[in-house]
Amino acid sequence: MNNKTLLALLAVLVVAVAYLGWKSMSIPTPGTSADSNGGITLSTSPNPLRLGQATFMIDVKDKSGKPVDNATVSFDLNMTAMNMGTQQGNATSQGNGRYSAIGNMSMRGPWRVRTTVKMPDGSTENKDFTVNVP
Ligand SMILES: [Cu+2]
Repeated sequence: MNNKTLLALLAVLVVAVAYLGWKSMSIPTPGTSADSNGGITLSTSPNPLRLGQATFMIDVKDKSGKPVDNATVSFDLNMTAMNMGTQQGNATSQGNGRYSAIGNMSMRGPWRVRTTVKMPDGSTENKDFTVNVP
């Protein structure tokens, strides 16, 4: 094997490693948020959503990644592109930093879930999610 072949092999290897690294980057699944340490994340049941009743699970963590149980979590739900009438209320604490809320997905398409979290220290955090009913 001469130097040129070795160089070509090395180049192929570098490209392959770069490609694999890019492929393995986490891509958020529909209905979830990519945050892992701290903040507000959302998941849905069913996932993917379908027409009818849906449960939204809102997970609240502090900056160090610890679940926050004594927060007040409210949500409102509407479609992103049209006003279907806002569904809103407080989410119910399930323990371990999880709060759940029920919504009625009355139409296919993109919906916005707006969460407002009053932390035990008095601060408020907002986060919007877009979920899709396929
Ligand atoms: Cu609609």
